[in-house]
Amino acid sequence: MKWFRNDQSLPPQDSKKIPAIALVGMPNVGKSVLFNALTSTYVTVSNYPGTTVEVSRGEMGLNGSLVRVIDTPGMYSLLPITEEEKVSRDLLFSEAINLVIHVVDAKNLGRMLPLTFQLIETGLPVLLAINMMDEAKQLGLQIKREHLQMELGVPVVTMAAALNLGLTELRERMWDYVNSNCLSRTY
Ligand SMILES: Nc1nc2c(ncn2[C@@H]2O[C@H](COP(=O)(O)OP(=O)(O)O)[C@@H](O)[C@H]2O)c(=O)[nH]1
Ligand SMILES: [Mg+2]
Repeated sequence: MKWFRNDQSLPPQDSKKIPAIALVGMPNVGKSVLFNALTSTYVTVSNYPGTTVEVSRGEMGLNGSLVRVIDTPGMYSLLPITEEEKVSRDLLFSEAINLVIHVVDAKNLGRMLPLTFQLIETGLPVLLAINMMDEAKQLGLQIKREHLQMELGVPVVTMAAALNLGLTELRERMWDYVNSNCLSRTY
């Protein structure tokens, strides 16, 4: 287990009451880059119980509130085939996850949206984070964000996590959840 800590400490809180946000999505969409950009205070990497699959957990401050962030192993579907997918699914259903951020690659949106629908069907609050917008723009792809948001009925944010673009808006949308009953009703 690795421990990192920097000097940005937030006031202590009962860990059970700290809202938890899970980053989920297919491999190589930028979940870990986003996780590292969001969590600066405190990160642990450990094997999910009974497996050799690593899960990173960190904390971030959001307008003065502490929020837990979990970087889940890549998954294609909620019907798991690989051990990684099984861990991600188990994690979503066995832990008190208050918000699922589905991270997708803007270049392959069509291939990734079926998982968005599956996640929405779980009843968990979902936020769609469309990453790699820099590469999508270079390819001339445009994302109809408002349209997607209306069709899906969940917030949609566009970003380029590796370039630190769009993260301010993502944090604002996350705050909407932390600040609303969505997060506080589950415990
Ligand atoms: N161009 C570009 N590359 C990105 C972006 N976000 C992540 N990447 C790159 O995509 C690759 C996969 O990222 P990673 O966070 O490991 O994906 P994960 O498997 O979902 O955790 C890495 O090489 C990242 O540097 C982005 O917004 N734009
Ligand atoms: Mg990763």
